[in-house]
Amino acid sequence: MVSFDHSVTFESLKAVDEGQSKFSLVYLDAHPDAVPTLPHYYGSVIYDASKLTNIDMKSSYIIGVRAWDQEEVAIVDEIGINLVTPAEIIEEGMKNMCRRVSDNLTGNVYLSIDIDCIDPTFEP
Ligand SMILES: [Mn+2]
Repeated sequence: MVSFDHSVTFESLKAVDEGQSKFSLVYLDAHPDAVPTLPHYYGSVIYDASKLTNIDMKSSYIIGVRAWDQEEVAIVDEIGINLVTPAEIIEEGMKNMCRRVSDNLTGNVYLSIDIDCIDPTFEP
């Protein structure tokens, strides 16, 4: 399925979650999408996903976050999902960050990409 943001991601995650296996979520986005006050909104996907049973948050990542509000940061901390900012990628190096993330993933991975995680210089 192709959509350019995470507006349909929760429904897809919910279907995958109905399987028996634990899985990691790798979520590329400029935003944490952890708004707790408006369920089933494209800005609340991570918060909604935290209510599912088979996503292993300790081995899951939101990568590329460059815009957030404090409420979302608190939710991300509470959920326990890992967050990687572009500044951290620059500091650590892309190759090292990719190795660190892939070493921590479960055998099953759901990858979701919001186009806004791309530098706006290249994807305005
Ligand atoms: Mn986004």
